[in-house]
Amino acid sequence: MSNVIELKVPDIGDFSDVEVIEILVSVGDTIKPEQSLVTVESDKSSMEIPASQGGVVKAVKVKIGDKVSEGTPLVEIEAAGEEGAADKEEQVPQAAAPAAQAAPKAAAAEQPAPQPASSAGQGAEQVVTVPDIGDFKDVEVIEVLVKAGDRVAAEQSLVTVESDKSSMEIPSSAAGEVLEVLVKVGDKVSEGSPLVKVKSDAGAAPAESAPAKAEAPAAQAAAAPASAPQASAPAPAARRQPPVPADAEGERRGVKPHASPSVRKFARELGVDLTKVTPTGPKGRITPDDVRNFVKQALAGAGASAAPAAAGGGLDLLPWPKVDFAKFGEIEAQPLSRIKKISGANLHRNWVMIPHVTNNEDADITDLEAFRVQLNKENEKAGIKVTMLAFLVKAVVSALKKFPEFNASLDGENLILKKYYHIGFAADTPNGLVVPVIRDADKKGVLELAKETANLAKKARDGKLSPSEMQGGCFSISSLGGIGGTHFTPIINAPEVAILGVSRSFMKPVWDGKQFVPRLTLPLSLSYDHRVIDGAAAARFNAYLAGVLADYRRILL
Ligand code: CAO
Repeated sequence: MSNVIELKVPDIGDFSDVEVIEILVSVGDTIKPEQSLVTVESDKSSMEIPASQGGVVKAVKVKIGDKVSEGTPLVEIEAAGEEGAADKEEQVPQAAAPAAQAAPKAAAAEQPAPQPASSAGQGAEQVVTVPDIGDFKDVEVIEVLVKAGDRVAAEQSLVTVESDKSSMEIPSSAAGEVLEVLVKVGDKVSEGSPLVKVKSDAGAAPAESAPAKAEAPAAQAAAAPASAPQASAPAPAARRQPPVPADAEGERRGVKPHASPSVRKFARELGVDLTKVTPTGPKGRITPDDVRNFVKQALAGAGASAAPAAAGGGLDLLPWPKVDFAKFGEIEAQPLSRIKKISGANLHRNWVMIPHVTNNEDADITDLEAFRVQLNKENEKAGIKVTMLAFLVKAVVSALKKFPEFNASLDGENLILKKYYHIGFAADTPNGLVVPVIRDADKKGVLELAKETANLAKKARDGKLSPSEMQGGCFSISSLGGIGGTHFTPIINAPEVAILGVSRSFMKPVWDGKQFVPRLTLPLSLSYDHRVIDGAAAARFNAYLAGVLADYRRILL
């Protein structure tokens, strides 16, 4: 009996013919109900369309650049479990797509007229509010696109709002001069929330002619459950070539930048590859100023790059070899996971931009390991398991206090020294590498750190870490000790300036003056940013760390 189901674009209001800009699943993926399948984008908004049901993806029916509407088949899945939707030929997501209930009431007649702040009529002041665009509530303002004194046209975007699944721009219902902006970035808004006070143009039609864009699916998607991991992280790349966005090259390479539709349009107009722009907005979002600064820098650098490559300006590398592997034997093309694409791009930048040096050290953890084993026996009933990682976090905090330049970030010509101790640790998950962060590790004991690392590692493996749980780190630990290896070169997690790699402990014969004695030894590999940290400081840091691990009482000194 066939169990194959077609998942289609659900009823999400009047929007139709919107472009698929990302495909978030591929054949062979096991997807969960409500996992996002594709991202669609209109000129004003973008949204992710969730699966109504879980299963294994058998076919992807759309490609980047396709236009889709309600009912367009997106993927074919073999449903998980026999019960459920087995034998149904198709299923339009509904239950799992609250978007459907939040269809926008976009007809002009249904839009609330702006509330007059004073008398109506020519040149009247009026307050433009968030129109009725479905069930979406309490969504965050991530950009304010106008300021007092600006002239706005009817339907010009005033603010961009963002939920965990989508972003949209809210247009002005009135034309005129902005007298006052009534929201700021970070505010939460809902239908009816005042946005700006406008002195309307003489004779300008009042706002009912300018409803929120009917094609604004984002508003409905705002109600969708936050099932996708790291929804605010940069989304994955296009797997095929989209029509002609300026950032197509970057998207093909693997990372879709985090930017609102208007910023994307702006970048396209200027021919800017958004993947190359450094974001400064909230949640790593690219702002219009980021695009402008990128263009300025590019123009300033144009002269320099005209100089011969031998002068050392650019990397001047050969193009990546293009090989038809199938010529040499059977192959299978496997798309990179979402996390792999994001972490890969970050790792690449960090490797290329940071002059890394790795200092290797061995720590004698014979006594600490005995203590750890004893501690685990004592705490067996409480269900707390202490691994070496918890001790390492605490020891690293002690080293960071002693060597503050390791608890720092480069900011232009300044070194920002941090007075807090948030420690990240690399977690290996089925989808790739993530780095959850333990906040205020200096204020926590080893048992608490053990509990927290175990919880965060589980969340990481389940794809449930929130973006805030991966932010704010000062220093990272990459522990491969549970797996194996002797030493390795961890890549620094920018903008941090150092990272500790830990390999598997082993018995080392150590000469005690009379004989060789077996000592349990933990290999420590400290990679550091040589722009900030000198080799001698790194050797001191690592030696200090080894000393603390050899005799944990040193932490008290
Ligand atoms: N030497 C020997 N054994 C070690 C060890 C070490 N350095 N570190 C951990 N172990 C042991 C643990 O004690 C545990 O043993 P038991 O199962 O017998 O109790 C076992 O290895 C598994 O530990 P763990 O991995 O479950 O727990 P952890 O706290 O050591 O690590 C985490 C947690 C999340 C860091 C780890 O699971 C992980 O994902 N590591 C991979 C990190 C990674 O991918 N780094 C590379 C990033 S690219 O630079």
